[in-house]
Amino acid sequence: MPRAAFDVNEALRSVQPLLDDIAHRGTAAVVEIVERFDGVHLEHLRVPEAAIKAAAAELDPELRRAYRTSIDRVRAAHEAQRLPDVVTEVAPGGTITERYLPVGRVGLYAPGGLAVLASSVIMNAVPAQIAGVGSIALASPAQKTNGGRPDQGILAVAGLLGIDEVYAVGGPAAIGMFTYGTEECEPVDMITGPGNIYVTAAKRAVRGLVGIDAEAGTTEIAVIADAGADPVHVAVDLISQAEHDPAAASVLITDSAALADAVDAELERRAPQTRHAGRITTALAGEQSGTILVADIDEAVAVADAYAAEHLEIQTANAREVAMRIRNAGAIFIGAYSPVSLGDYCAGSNHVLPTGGCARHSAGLSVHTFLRGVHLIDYSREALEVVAADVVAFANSEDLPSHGEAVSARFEARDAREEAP
Ligand code: HSO
Ligand code: ZN
Repeated sequence: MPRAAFDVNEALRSVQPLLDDIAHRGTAAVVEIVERFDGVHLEHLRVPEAAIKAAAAELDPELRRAYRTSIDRVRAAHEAQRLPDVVTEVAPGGTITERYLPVGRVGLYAPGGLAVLASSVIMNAVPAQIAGVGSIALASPAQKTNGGRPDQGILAVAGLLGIDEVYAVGGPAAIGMFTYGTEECEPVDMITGPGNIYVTAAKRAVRGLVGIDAEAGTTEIAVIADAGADPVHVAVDLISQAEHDPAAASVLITDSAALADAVDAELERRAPQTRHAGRITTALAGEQSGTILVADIDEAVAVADAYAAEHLEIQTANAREVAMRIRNAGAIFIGAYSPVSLGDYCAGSNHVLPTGGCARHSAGLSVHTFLRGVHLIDYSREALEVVAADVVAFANSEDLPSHGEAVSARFEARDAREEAP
């Protein structure tokens, strides 16, 4: 299955000068870039706290309940990702402590434009908060339609989550502001959050100066279904992720030609009637989407593992058992009543997941993204003495005798030490 083309390095050529400008001129550069690209002139990039609180207070009750459900379940599921410090006694008197420390300050990016996704703020901010990140700033594009402030939904979620540092800055300018800092915004240690190809290019350019989460590519869904699956369930889920992008991938893997035909018929009937029929039909017709007929479910598992989808649904008999055999997927949705769109919002799972086959080596966003494991080494005199000869032998073999000396000198008799030149 081919994947949609995504040339980040090409985008980088237009992005690098913007980043350089921000590094040199700070706020003035950011203000100019926002004016040039978003058509809004801002006196202050930072959104007043009162506006964030007001957005949360003015929320429509139905939407407030939905946001709350999402936040509560994402919090509950991500609490399980906390990592306790682990002390291992490797020898009597010698311990190694694995200590997990949160990143100090994080910048979250929430895109505007085609997809203003308040849910992504929840998926990025909640794990950071649970990890214990002390300082969280949020940036999202200035919207002409909202008086130059970011989208109201994004502000409302920030308010519900207790994030009070929000900037009306979008695109590469936000990445530059977070990386280099400006008069208004302290630089951050790490930037996470999705964005378009220019945001991705900017993140690639500053990686190393700051920590960066995985690169977000185009959304993908793969469904393993057998003859017993409901073709409507399969079709509506394939359509749901195609709604993101004309380059989105919707892949059906099945051992039943009858099911494949029934799903195709449903797709043909439903796709043209959807609100975003244009991009949905384009995505479904694209070479990155399609149906793979396999001999049996074993082969379906092998195909799914080779493809390594961002989202994988299992709509088969014994779905949980099949799911347990999968090695490569960003997230796995089990059975007829666990659709991907549940996971996008309210399942409790995270929706920031590896795309483009990266599920072969990477995991989705989690509390771990914001933690660094640090080793604390603590040996007593006795414990060091026991291992001294091994360190000396090793050091000599690498022709680094001073390394050995750093250990052996500690055990030379004091008078011998005084006689030394
Ligand atoms: N399916 C997207 C996340 C999302 N969907 C947000 C709707 N809103 C990528 O996993
Ligand atoms: Zn989605």
